[in-house]
Amino acid sequence: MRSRLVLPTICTCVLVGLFGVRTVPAQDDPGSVRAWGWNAHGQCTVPEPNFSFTAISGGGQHSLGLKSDRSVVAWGDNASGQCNVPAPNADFLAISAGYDHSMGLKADGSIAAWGSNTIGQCNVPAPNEDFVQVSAGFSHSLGLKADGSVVAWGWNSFGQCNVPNPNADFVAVSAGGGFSAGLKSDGSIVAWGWNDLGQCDVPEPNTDFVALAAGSGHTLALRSDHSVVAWGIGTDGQCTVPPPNADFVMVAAGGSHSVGLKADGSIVAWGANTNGQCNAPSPNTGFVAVGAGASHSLGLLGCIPGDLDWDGDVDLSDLAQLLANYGTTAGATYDDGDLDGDGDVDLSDLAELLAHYGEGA
Ligand SMILES: [Ca+2]
Ligand SMILES: [Ca+2]
Ligand SMILES: [Ca+2]
Ligand SMILES: [Ca+2]
Repeated sequence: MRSRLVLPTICTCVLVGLFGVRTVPAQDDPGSVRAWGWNAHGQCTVPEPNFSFTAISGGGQHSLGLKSDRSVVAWGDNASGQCNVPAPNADFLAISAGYDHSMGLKADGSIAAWGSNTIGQCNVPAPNEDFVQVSAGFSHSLGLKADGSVVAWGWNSFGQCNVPNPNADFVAVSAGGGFSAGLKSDGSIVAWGWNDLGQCDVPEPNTDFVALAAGSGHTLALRSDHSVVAWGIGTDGQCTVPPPNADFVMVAAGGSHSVGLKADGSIVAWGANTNGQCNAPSPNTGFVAVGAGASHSLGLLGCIPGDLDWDGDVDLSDLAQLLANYGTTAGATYDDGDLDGDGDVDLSDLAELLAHYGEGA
């Protein structure tokens, strides 16, 4: 989730003059997930209803999706229970899929972890509180605390859980194969753990980074100028960003491939394509988030901010839905009108809806 840089305003309404037919590609299925690549375990078979998703994450052979009601949907390989979301399946704010374990950040700042726990990757260290981001790696886990420190647990054979000092000022973390990477508030990236092929050697200049994503053996990082920097294992072309290296707003790193989201809502993927994981879906438009698993890829189709009933427009019914919940102070979901995700429905949410009023109609 934290690898999002900008919420691209996706306005893909297309008026087709011929026969007066009006098509609205992105809003056909607002909040639906597209998945492609390796599907031997059903990791690309998104469960119905494929609707109202707000975030996605690709794991080894499974996938996670966060719904607007803050529940988690999991599909694909479940051999280690990585798709068995623990009860209560509610109040999730963020998700991250590891190789065969899964993690979710709860609204109370705690982390839920489930699936393979062979090396303690699901044992969240106490106190399990004050977390603001989660990232699941191959068999280790990272949690970012509100104070900017990082907690790491699970597989530590390569020191991927030994957060370098000073353990402070982190604003985002990403767990890779046998290594970890963190973005600092000054725009630099720190990486630690397995470095046999340079996956921890952040290229110079190590500055101006705004987001990062660690894969099995490579890392992608987004600069403030919307270009992507890639390093580590590149034998499958996963570090060779296709030109033009510009306009990226989000990146996701998979096993041996990379997925990037452009500001225009299109997806670019590069690297290993043995299972078609780099064949971006068609139509390639309207996406607001990307995910990458070991050999599969995910794309999330957006909706207009304020489209509370997910029908592709922002109109009176959406406004009425927000006003019915106006004044809620905690526990509100997107569907209730909590557009900024802070749990309440107040003036800022109303203002955002009104700013988009009439779009899609
Ligand atoms: Ca609507
Ligand atoms: Ca409507
Ligand atoms: Ca709110
Ligand atoms: Ca608020």
